[in-house]
Amino acid sequence: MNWETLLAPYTQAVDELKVKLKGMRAQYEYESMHSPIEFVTGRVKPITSILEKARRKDIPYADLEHHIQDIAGLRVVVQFVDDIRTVVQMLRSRNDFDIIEEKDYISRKKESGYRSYHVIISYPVETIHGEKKLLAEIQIRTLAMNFWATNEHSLNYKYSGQMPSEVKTRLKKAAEAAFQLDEEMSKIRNEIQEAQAIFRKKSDS
Ligand code: 0O2
Repeated sequence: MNWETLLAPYTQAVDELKVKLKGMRAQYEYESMHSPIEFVTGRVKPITSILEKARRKDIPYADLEHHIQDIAGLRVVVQFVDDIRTVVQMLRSRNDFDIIEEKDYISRKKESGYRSYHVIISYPVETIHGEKKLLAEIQIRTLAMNFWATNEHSLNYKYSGQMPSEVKTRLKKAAEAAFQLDEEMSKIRNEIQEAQAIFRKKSDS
């Protein structure tokens, strides 16, 4: 398999989607409004991770692109839980890609404690051989959910998926604390946003 050829359109998709999603944030800023988007990141899944997932899920090489939905991965991080819905609605209203599937791990968190909202899209990339539609995964989560998921991901990597049960228990407690943090911040959302609007005005003048 020629990985460079296979992954090139995914790199292009990630680059384009990063510009588009960051553009949404910039538009809010131009209009001096609170942006539901805090920051956007993106990556093409490393080859070792693709191979590991293919092995774990028993996916034949010829079918990698159909079954691994997150070769192109984007992450939209927001301040408040309600902002997730706003971002998902904005994604649903766009006409530059089709939504294939939505996975709501917020209403129903994963066994690990993981919370996030995933939108799987079919994204058209223009290549020199014509249009190629490929799958990309957009993960939308709060800063608190992101903090938890990043740390859990590092620990999973460290323990190669064989995490000691006391670490698992601590992570579950931390997930509950992150959930509580999101709840409390939502309750004082208006006050936080008023304070941020004052900062914005000050830095504009
Ligand atoms: P990486 O290193 O982020 O690329 P799965 O069978 O759960 O691996 P599936 O069914 O294809 O994946 O899709 P799902 O559940 O939507 O998960 C895809 C991605 O969501 C994962 O990619 C992670 O980025 C994130 N994710 C899902 N569950 C967890 C979790 O329990 N903890 C953390 N930290 N992230 C999670 P990869 O390929 O696992 O990893």
